[in-house]
Amino acid sequence: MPNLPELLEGVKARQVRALAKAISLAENAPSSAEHLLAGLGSVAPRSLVVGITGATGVGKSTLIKALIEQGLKDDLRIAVLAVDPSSPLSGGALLGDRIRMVVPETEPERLFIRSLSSRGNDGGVSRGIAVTIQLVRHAGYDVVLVETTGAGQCEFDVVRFVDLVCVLLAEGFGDELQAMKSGLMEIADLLVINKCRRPGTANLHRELESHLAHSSRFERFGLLQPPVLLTDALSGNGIAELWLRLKALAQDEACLAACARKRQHLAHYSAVASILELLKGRLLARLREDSVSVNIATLPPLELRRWLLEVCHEELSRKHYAEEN
Ligand SMILES: Nc1nc2c(ncn2[C@@H]2O[C@H](COP(=O)(O)OP(=O)(O)OP(=O)(O)O)[C@@H](O)[C@H]2O)c(=O)[nH]1
Ligand SMILES: [Mg+2]
Repeated sequence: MPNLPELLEGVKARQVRALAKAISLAENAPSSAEHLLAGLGSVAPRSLVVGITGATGVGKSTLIKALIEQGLKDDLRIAVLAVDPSSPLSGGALLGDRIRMVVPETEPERLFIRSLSSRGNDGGVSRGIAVTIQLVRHAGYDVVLVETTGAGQCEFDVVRFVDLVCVLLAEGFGDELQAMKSGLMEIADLLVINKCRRPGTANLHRELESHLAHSSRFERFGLLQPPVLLTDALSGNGIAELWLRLKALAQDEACLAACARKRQHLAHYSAVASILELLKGRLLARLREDSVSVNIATLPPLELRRWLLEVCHEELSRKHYAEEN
């Protein structure tokens, strides 16, 4: 077991090896993660954490590479965290490797790249990501770019720990309409149509603006409509403007207040989702146990409700009992 205070001193002194070691601890041992977080204290140095999300192949890593070049030019220290939900076996190494491949050698004190797996078997994964982001903030990186793929729970989890979210789209990649319906648009502080030289981009842009104009969700949840930008990450077209917009949004009080409200909503939904998940697991287990004595399919609604309440009550008492003992 490493000496945690010493490790944290190393992180705050911007030692890359200490940072890497602390992240491994946060990922693999949830109890250490809690200690690390407590040891860091609540006041983090100011750094901008941006989540970059979107369908596979839409150009997230290429865009990140372009942003890195932009940031290095401004003499900033940059960290990239690649959260890979799809590779529990590789421990999320794939995304990070792909980013590393596109970025020329730079000293890790100026450019730190790390992969994180969003899956584990201890249930403490999103906690691990949260702690990792805090660690990188404390290690003094000015900008932290977090890459995540797809539109699943992982995005919504990661979004809770970043300052701004940039959702990437491209004509012909992923189901854009689906993304509009699934709420991915509403977690965006900035929408970027990448690969903007593809035919059909203008159509996608129009559809997107129309969806945004007609969506009532922004107003309902007190969120701001995200601006839409066009980029071609490969040639660097539109990147300087994106960079400026990110920096401007990070200073914009109205945007930051809306982001805080968004994080609150997401924390609420996440809590609801985990309660439902817990109940679902217990109900399914009970259904298996009871299937011989109770024929659920033939129970009248009132009886079914009684059965449900009984199960919930028993399960909660059982949990209570386990906690007390
Ligand atoms: N023409 C063009 N190609 C691009 C652009 N952005 C990315 N690409 C290419 O698209 C492919 C996928 O790009 P990536 O950056 O790896 O995409 P990604 O979203 O990170 O993909 P995953 O990490 O697998 O989800 C690569 O071959 C890139 O060179 C762009 O703006 N224009
Ligand atoms: Mg990628």
